[in-house]
Amino acid sequence: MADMAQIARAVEGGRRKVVDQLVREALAEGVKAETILNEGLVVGMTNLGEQFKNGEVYVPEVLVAARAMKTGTEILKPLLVAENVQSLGTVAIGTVEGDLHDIGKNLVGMMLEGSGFTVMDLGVDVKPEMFIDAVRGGAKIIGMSALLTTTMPMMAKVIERLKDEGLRDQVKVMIGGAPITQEYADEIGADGYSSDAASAAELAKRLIA
Ligand code: B1M
Repeated sequence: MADMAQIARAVEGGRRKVVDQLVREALAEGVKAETILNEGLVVGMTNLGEQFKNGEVYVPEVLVAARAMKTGTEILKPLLVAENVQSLGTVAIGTVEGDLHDIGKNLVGMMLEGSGFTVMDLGVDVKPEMFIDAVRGGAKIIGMSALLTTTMPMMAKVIERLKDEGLRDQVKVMIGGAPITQEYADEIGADGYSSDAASAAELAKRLIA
């Protein structure tokens, strides 16, 4: 029987093939994609994050685990992303300049697509100009992700650039990532903050309404 803890341990151990097999087995047994994501894959990565913080594992182990996580999310993606005929609008998402963490940002992108948005994924280490160009290209929402306390200030910089370019009132700005809080969003003048991918999609719908 599908065991979410086993999937979490396989992510922690960076065992890609095992993750692939367990995720497929769980789906075949009828476990929902959201359950596999939240109770299996994300738990594994969170556990590893604790070990990383405590100096019990190092960057190479985290990279291998991130690849194992990606293997799992790639299988789940088509199930999390429902077909939508008409787009709710374009959201340009990216991890801010100096920051290479993309797992959370990719999950947010999947949930946004699943909610009917067109997602323009700018990638990682995204310079402010790229967000500005996306707004000029028609993005209705900018979604910025940051995982490092040292890169959080880039979010404020992007908002300042939007003001300087006279674009601030043409776009909604939402932010997220492990160190981000509602207080920080208020402080820098973002339109919204969300703590996880599912509520990010809800937030985007509210912002566009
Ligand atoms: Co890094 N790393 N890392 N890392 N890494 C953290 C963030 C850290 C907290 C680990 C720790 O010390 N405990 C720490 C930051 C400390 C700090 O700033 N205070 C850290 C560090 C220090 C570093 C390096 C500096 C390490 C080094 O080189 N010495 C380095 C920096 C590189 C850089 O970016 N310039 C580094 C590198 C890496 C790897 C490359 C090895 C790898 C990233 C691989 C990849 O992303 N492709 C990595 C990883 C995997 C982590 C941890 C372990 C896991 C992050 C993750 O993917 N979580 C992380 C520890 C942790 O967070 N517990 C850590 C799972 C993911 C689903 O959650 O990204 O939070 P998360 O996304 C969530 C929500 O936050 C939210 O929704 C998502 C889904 O629910 N969300 C949004 C995210 N973005 C959103 C945007 C939204 C809305 C919601 O709107 C737009």
